[in-house]
Amino acid sequence: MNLDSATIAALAAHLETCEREARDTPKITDEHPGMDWDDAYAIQDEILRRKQARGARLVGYKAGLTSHAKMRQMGVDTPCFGFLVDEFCVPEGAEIPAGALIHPKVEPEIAFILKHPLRGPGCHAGAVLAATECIMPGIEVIDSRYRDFKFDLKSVIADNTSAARFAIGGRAVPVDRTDLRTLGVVLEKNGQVAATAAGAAVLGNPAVAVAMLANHLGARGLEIPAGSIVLSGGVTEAIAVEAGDHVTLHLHDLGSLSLRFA
Ligand code: 0L1
Ligand code: MG
Repeated sequence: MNLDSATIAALAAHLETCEREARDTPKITDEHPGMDWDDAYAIQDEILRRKQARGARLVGYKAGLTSHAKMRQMGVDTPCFGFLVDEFCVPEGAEIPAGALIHPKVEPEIAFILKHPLRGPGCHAGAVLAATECIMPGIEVIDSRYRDFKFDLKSVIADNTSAARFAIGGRAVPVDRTDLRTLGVVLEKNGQVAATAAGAAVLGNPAVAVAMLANHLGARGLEIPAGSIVLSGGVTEAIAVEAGDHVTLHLHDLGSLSLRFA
C-alpha cells in the first residue's frame, strides 16, 4: 500500500460525502497518482465502515465492468467489485428522485441470491450455481462521483464502483431452470428499446463473474455470505437517465422490472 491510514480515511470521507450530497469531484488519482489497488479497496472498505457505523446493513456485493459492452464504454479491460448496503436498495417499480443523484445511468443485471456462502480461492461457476438459491432481474443505478463519469479503474474502485441504487424484481427462478448464457435481455427507456444482449455477454456466463467476486474476496480473507444479493455486472452498456424517464428490464423467463426517475 502506498497511502497512509489518515489519507485513506480522508479520501473515503470525501467520496462518501460527494455521494450523500450528490456532488461531483475530480478523480482522486489526480492528487494521489501513487495510489495502488490495495489502497483503492481500502478506501472502499472505509466507505462501507462509515455506512455501517451509521446503521447501514451489508446486503450483498456487485461485480462491475464484466461485459465487453461496459468495458468498451468505460475504456477498461478488467472487472471490479463493490458492496451493496440496504440504503441502496429500492423496491421494484420505485420512483427515484433524480436530484439525489449526480448523473445516473441504469444497467440491466442478472442478480444471484445465494443460499450458501461462497469463498475463494478456487471458486468456479459450478460452485456458484450450487450455492445459488435463485436468479432474478436486477436494475443497477450507477452514479460515479467523478466529474463527467471520467475516471481510471483505481479511482472507481475507491468510489465503490459507482454504486448508488439497485432494485431486484420480476420472477425468482432456480438457477437450474434456465440457461444463463442464452437468457435474453431487453432494456427499454421511455417505452423504446435502449439496449439488448444475452447473459453470455457477461464473461461468457454471469456465474463466472460471481466466482471472480468470491475469489477476490477470498484473497482478502472474506466470503460472500449466504443470503447475499450479488449483481453480476451490467449485461449491456449503461444508459443515462434523468427526471421524467422510466426504464423497464425484460429478462426472458424471469419477467420484468421497472423504475421511474422523478
Ligand atoms: O456496475 C458497474 O458496471 C459499474 C462499474 C464502475 C464503472 C462505471 O461507473 O461504469
Ligand atoms: Mg453494475
